[in-house]
Amino acid sequence: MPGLVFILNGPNLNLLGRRQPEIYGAETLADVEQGCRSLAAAEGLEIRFHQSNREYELIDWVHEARDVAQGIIINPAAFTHTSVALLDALHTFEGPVLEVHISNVHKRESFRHHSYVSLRADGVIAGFGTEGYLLALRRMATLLR
Ligand code: CA2
Repeated sequence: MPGLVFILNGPNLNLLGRRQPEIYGAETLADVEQGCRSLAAAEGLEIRFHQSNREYELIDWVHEARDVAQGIIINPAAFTHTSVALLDALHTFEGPVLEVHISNVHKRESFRHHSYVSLRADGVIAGFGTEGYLLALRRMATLLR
């Protein structure tokens, strides 16, 4: 399927807009998905939008993306800083991978400064709030053109 992008979200992002709005903003993950769907339609892309609190589920979606998707946008949340397994899965994907963080992880605790996923990502966005997803999707449209 041409122009299919997986947008993957890691643990606790289901709480977006419901806790810590000073860090993560007021939009819910459903709002983010809706914004991504509108932009994807305008860019001629199709998206599959997923969130899980389970590491293996994110890995399974990366494996699924290998067969059907051209690009992956991922906010791995806390797995960013811990998961060699997710990095290994992303290394098996051949298309562009863009990493998104809502907050500016470099302005936060030092354990958030290192990202395993960045060793694979073709681009990283951090600190642009939920708008970062739209910026990543725009970049993905350029990369897949
Ligand atoms: O800034 C980001 O997008 C993060 O990936 C978010 C992760 C954090 O572990 C990363 O260091 C940076 C945390 C996601 C938790 O999301 C929540 C959203 C609302 C309320 C509570 C948690």
